[in-house]
Order: sequence, then structure tokens, then C-alpha cells
Amino acid sequence: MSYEGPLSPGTMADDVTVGTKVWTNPDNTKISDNVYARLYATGVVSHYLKATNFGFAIPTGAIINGIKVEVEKKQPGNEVAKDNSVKIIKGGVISGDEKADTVTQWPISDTYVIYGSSTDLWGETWTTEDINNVNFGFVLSGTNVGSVSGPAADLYIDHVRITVYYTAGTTTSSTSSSTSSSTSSSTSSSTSSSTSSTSSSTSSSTSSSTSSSTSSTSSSTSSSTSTIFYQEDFNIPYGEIDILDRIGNR
Ligand SMILES: [Ca+2]
Repeated sequence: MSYEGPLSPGTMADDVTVGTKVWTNPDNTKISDNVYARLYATGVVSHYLKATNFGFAIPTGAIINGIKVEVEKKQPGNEVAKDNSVKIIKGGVISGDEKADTVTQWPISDTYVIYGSSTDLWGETWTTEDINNVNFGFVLSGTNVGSVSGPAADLYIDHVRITVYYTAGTTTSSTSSSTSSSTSSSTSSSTSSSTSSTSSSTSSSTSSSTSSSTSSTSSSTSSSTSTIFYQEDFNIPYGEIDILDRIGNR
């Protein structure tokens, strides 16, 4: 299995989809340098910290096997900071499995906490284009609900990064997939067109057009194979076939 990463985000933002508390300096999570995106929370849920634009360049046709997200984070004291929500972003849409650990406390010193794995697709299906998309990424929301030590808990995030695991595609697999897709698409389009003609025209004209198109397809396929074979391999005029059959029957 191949992989690309870990890569860091090119774009960070505060996202208001969940929570009420705004992240300070989201851009500080682009590199690991002990400079943080921070949040002072007092019994509240944070906004999403949104990471996208990772710059992946997975080869076209590869099979995506897993996505591993790592968040270097801490709560610098005797506080109660936990995850609220951790989800993937596919094509700019927050979706898939909920990966938040709502039980474990955040570490008290910088630690990369892992979400997903080399075999975890976060409940989604992925193409290489989905991963390479500038709007691929993830979101994280934290909370300090239940704080026991003071008026506020600090949520610190130093760095976020993603590694994507994949199996490189082969020429054979890409050819077969394109063939099957073109076949299925032509079949579905002809079916839908005949269906639409059914509703607009009479039932008799519809049934005749459907049966004729079906029979012409099957006959052209069989004749193109069997006729050429007999003519070129035996080179016998049609009239002699009947005579030879009669001789053979004697
Ligand atoms: Ca940092």
C-alpha cells in the first residue's frame, strides 16, 4: 500500500456549523511550532476548526484505502477539555462518520492524537479526485462542558495533518472500469429514453420500437460472427451447401 503525507493544510478557518465559541488564530495550526490556535471555553462548545487545501496529488485511478487525521493538541492545566465533533470534509461538505472521542481528556502537553487509520474511510467512498480536491479536509470541535477547576478551559491546537493511504491503479483496471461504465451508461440512457417515449406516445408504438431495437442488436451481433466464419473458412457458394447436405444425408 502506498501513502501520501502527512500533509499540512493550506487553508484554516473558524466554521460556525456547530458551537458558539470562536477559534483564535486558526492559521497557527498549519505548522508544528508551539504557536497555537486557541479557545477559551466556559461550559460551551467550540466552533469547528476547519482544515482544507492539503495539496494531495494521489495518482489518477488509485484505490483509496484509508485516511488518517492527526491533531497536535493540549489543554495546559487541570481542566476538562474533550472532543465535541471530528468529521471529514468531502468536496467542501462536512460528512461521514463522527470520530470525536467524547470521553478521553485532551493531553496536558502537545500530543498528536490520531483519528482514522490506513484502512478507515470515515464512512465515505473516495476517488483520487475527491482527495486531491482543494475542498478535502476535516473539522474539529472541542468543549469544556463540566469544567472543574476554574472559570475557563483552554483548548490549544498546534498543528493538524492528514495522511492518505492508497493502492495505485493499473492499466488493466482502469480500462475495464471505463468499459463497464460506458456500457452501463449507454444502457441506462437508452432505457430512460424508451421510458419517456412510453409516457408521451401510445403503448403499441412503444412496444414495437423496443422489440425492434432489441432484435436488431442481437441479430447484428450473431450474424457478424457466424456468417464471416463460414464464408471465409469454407468458401462454398450457398447453392452447394444444400447439395452437400443432401449428399451427406444419403
Ligand atoms: Ca502551530
